[in-house]
Amino acid sequence: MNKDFLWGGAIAAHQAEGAFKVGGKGICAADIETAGGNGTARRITNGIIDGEYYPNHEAIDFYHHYKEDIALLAEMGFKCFRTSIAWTRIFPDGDNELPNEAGLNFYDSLFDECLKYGIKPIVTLSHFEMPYNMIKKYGGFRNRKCIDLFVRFAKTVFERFHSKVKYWMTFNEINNQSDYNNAHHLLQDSGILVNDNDNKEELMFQAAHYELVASAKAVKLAHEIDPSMIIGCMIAMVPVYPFSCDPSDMMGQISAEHTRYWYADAHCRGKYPMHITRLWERHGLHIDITEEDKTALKEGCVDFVGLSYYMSMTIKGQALAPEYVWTGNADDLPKNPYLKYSDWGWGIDPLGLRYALNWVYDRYQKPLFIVENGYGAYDKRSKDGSVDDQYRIDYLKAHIKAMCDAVEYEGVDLIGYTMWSPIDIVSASSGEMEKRYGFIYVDKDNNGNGTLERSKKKSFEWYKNVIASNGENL
Ligand code: BGP
Repeated sequence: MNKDFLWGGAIAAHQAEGAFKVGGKGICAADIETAGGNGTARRITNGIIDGEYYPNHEAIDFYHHYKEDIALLAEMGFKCFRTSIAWTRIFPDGDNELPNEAGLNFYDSLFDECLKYGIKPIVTLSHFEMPYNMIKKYGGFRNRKCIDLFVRFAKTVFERFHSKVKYWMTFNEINNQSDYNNAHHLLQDSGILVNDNDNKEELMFQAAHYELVASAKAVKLAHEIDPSMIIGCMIAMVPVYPFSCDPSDMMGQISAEHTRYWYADAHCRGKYPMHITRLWERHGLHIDITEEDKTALKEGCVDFVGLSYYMSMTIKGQALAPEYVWTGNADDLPKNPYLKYSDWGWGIDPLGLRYALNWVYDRYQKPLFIVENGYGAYDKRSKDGSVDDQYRIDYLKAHIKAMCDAVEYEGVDLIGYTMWSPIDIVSASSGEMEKRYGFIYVDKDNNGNGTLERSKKKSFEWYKNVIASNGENL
């Protein structure tokens, strides 16, 4: 790989930091989600209810352990570290007049700690962490007002951290909400609590539009504040395969891609594709889009495309007649007979990463950044404390090989690779601790018991060698 290639790992504030009320932090979307389980959805509660268990409240207490944790990442030779800035540490209610200095100080210290080891911080602005006050008071991104509140948050942190952080992303996995029947995705992506009489399809498109405008305005602003800042979008990249060469499966593939990737089209091209505006007309959806919004979208195209990659999906076309609305729910889809699946049913498909990189690069011709890729598994710790996670090494090895092939053979312009997540953290989808991704084990279980002690798994040394050899020794 290129000598400046950014090897590293990624986490999100709400899944790691804990300290959910420390330093003036306000409550965020993730703070009102209970722990679910493998196959059991997380519940969204009406505020924080006594007696419920909320795994993000303590998470792995990265807030108090970050020095120890960054030292371990440095030991692996990390070139970069992706995290999010918890919106509610900076604006506890989202609409406060002034930012919270204690929150800004925390990120100053965290970024300084990274930079001390030559680790570049990579920051996501909104990673499922909208202030709860904005959710209650304004209805989240169903409300145009949230554009300005987001832009103010972005401006505050751009101005404060531009000399420490060069790479930023606006909204994490903005396209997850294509599955708008899933309340969890609407809450995480858009801070929306669904009411019975909501037209969820319209609501999702409206919220996504406001987010896309907010993102575009943030991109423009960042370039004005400091032209050396590089701002990307972040999409959940799940390549779509036709189940067969039946033309209806092929058409199904395109329909599913349309459902999932129009968000990235808007981020990268500054306008909506025709199939989306046609769909709005056909479904009688009324989306509030002003001329000023259109200009903002055009003026705020992203500099790069950040993407997560965990799996591919397979489509059977028959269900995708023009009238049918696929909501992006992966559970509706057939399994791919060529793939093995993880314990959580995620299809393991390393070559799909090479396919995905080519697909996105061909489409946008912008630099790409793999900002998430990893293997959630049940790890077993031996009596001596060691964890033999060869399956994780196998998964990452095959994916990194596929990534290197896309760069070498197809010339994909790739900035870096931040695996998810170098240290065990709370799962975003299930709220479990025991869906583990890390090279570093954290002693904590699904019920919140454990010492929080950190220890190295077998994969720790392996990744260290990968980085030291710049991807040569896999
Ligand atoms: C992505 C999210 C992350 C992360 C990851 C793994 O969707 O951006 O926040 O959690 O997936 O998913 P999970 O934690 O549900 O296993």
